[in-house]
Formats: sequence, structure tokens, C-alpha cells
Amino acid sequence: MAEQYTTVEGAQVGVLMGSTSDWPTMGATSETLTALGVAHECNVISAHRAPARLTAYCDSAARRGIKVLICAAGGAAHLAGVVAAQTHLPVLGCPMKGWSLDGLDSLLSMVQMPKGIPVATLAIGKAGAINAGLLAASILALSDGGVRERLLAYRREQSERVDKVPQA
Ligand code: RP5
Repeated sequence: MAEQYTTVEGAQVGVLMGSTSDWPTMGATSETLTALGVAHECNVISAHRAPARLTAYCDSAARRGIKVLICAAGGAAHLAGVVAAQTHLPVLGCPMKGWSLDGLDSLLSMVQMPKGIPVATLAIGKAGAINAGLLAASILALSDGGVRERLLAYRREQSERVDKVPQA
């Protein structure tokens, strides 16, 4: 059977989200990784609607050279934990905003992993989505000089843009 997920040759980061409805937020993760020159692949794989596909993805990720996984989900937000249970790769979790509790439900679902299987949970919404890309790059930078240089340049440019006096 053909693989039911998208793979990118040379990808170091796998971005997973539970639904296409997460993409308006998670597009910011992809843009951040692209800005840092980090090859990555993006897939929608719901933990509860497509569990077999998720297991197949997790089984292949490390073997294909993926080094970090970023998982976004809203509501019960179990995607990151289910992925972390099926791979030794570091898993960064992005709780999605919205829902009845405006993302607090997603955050608490994701961050409250019982001991033994960690998920590094970021902030709710777009800030967390961008930071997930940056944190993935930091992890890769430990062993990839090119990513390290680009990440340091990104941070230098960010510092230069910081206002020195209050702006109207
Ligand atoms: C989660 O349920 C997804 O990650 C998404 O945040 C949420 C809603 O999904 P849809 O009903 O919009 O497909 O699994």
C-alpha cells in the first residue's frame, strides 16, 4: 500500500497536525523552518481519526532521518503524546487556540504528560508555533553548523529590530 503521508527527501523535522484547521497556525512553523534553511515535511495525521497512519509515520520517521517532531493539536490534543509514545525522537507540542476554553484545554492536555514519555510543550497558538520551529532549529544546531550559523543570524537580526525608544 502506498504511504499515506508526505515525505520530503532530506527532511530533518517532521511537522504533524491533527487537522487542516491547524494549518493557519502551523504555517508559521513551516515559515520559520524555511527561513532557517531547515528541510522539513508537513502532514495532517489525526491521532484519533487516522491512528494506523500515525503509527506508520512514527515507525518510519527516525529511519528516514527525521530528528525532531513538532505536533500541533487542539481540544483533547493527544497527538503529541501519542507520537512521543511511538518514537524516541524529541517531540515538541503546539497547543492550538480556539475551542471552548480558547486553547487552555489544548495546553493542559498536552503539557500534563505522565512521567516516562515527555512532550516539550510550547505556548498556545502562533507564538508557540514559531517557537517550535526555533526550538527544533536549536536542537539541530547542536550537531549542524549551518543551522547554528543561520539561527545565530536570525537572533542577531531580531535584536537589531528591537525598538530603542517607545514608538508611536
Ligand atoms: C484536533 O481537533 C485537531 O488538531 C484540531 O485542532 C481539532 C479540530 O479538528 P477539526 O474538527 O477542525 O478537523 O484533532
